[in-house]
Amino acid sequence: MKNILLTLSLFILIASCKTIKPEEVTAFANGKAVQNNNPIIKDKYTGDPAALVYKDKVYLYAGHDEAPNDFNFYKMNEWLVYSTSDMVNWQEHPVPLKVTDFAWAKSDAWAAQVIERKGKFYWYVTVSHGTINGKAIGVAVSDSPTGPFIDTFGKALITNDMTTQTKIDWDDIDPTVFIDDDGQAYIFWGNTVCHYAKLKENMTELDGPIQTISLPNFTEAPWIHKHNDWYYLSYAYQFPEKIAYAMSKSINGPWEFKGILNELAGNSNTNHQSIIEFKGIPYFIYHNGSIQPDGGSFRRSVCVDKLYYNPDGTMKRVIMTSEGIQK
Ligand code: FUB
Repeated sequence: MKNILLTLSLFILIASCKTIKPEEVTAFANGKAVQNNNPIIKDKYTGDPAALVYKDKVYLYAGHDEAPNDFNFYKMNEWLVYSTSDMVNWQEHPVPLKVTDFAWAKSDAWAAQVIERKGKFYWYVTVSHGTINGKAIGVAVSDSPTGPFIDTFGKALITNDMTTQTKIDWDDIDPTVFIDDDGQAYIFWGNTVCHYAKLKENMTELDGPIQTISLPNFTEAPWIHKHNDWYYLSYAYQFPEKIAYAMSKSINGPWEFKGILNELAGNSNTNHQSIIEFKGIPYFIYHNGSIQPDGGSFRRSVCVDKLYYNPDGTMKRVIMTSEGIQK
């Protein structure tokens, strides 16, 4: 009896010491065994996803969370790029862009987005400016979605002194760029205040005044997309962040608030969404802090789940899952 108890205690001790890595876990969904495909990148911490659909692939651009587990703020020096043809298998490409590629910037590879125009790829990034106080937005250009990307403009597109609505110096972050059906490009960005402006045909200069949009509890992370004849402005709402959205029939508004799209992301105070449609299926891409034991607000992980529209164009609340997208 003594021996049985000893063996049992030893077994419990060994079992409780095993670290379960996400890729080893099989989930059950609707009674079926499935692989846990979320987060989609498990060997590095990634945040602020921005996806681009180009030809027959999706390119995922993300910031690299490099903070050690005893460091409670962002440590981000570079951006990463992955690609997929099926939303399940993701291929990593060599690091395409770093803060040091912007000679005028000093740190902080924060949220960014790549868009394509006439065969060129424009990567709009958030960084800390080296000589003008605060965050700034720059743009790097490439002939390929995987780089190399070059800061051909050689200076910031937007700096903190160009916006005066807030006293904070991190209100010029999180660019999202959208080209309307008539060819006019727009950039939206902001923290606590949502700004937007037209971009010139060259995509590297503003074309006209900076305007603001009033949105309930706007925190940051605006993302513009279009579905049928509706424009959608989704954004991080409150803090810790949920994702909310507004809809409009025009890129210039008025924007009608439609409520919460995604609830708090597990173990992360930010949520940062990207919305795309690929091969006819809408996807919601976001980050959480789910990789154990060290994942969290500064060691985040990109996840993908399906997005569904209602017949009136509104979006259904996202259901975040462990299984993510299955083949
Ligand atoms: O990754 C740094 C910052 O955290 C981003 O710029 C915000 O959107 C938030 O996700």
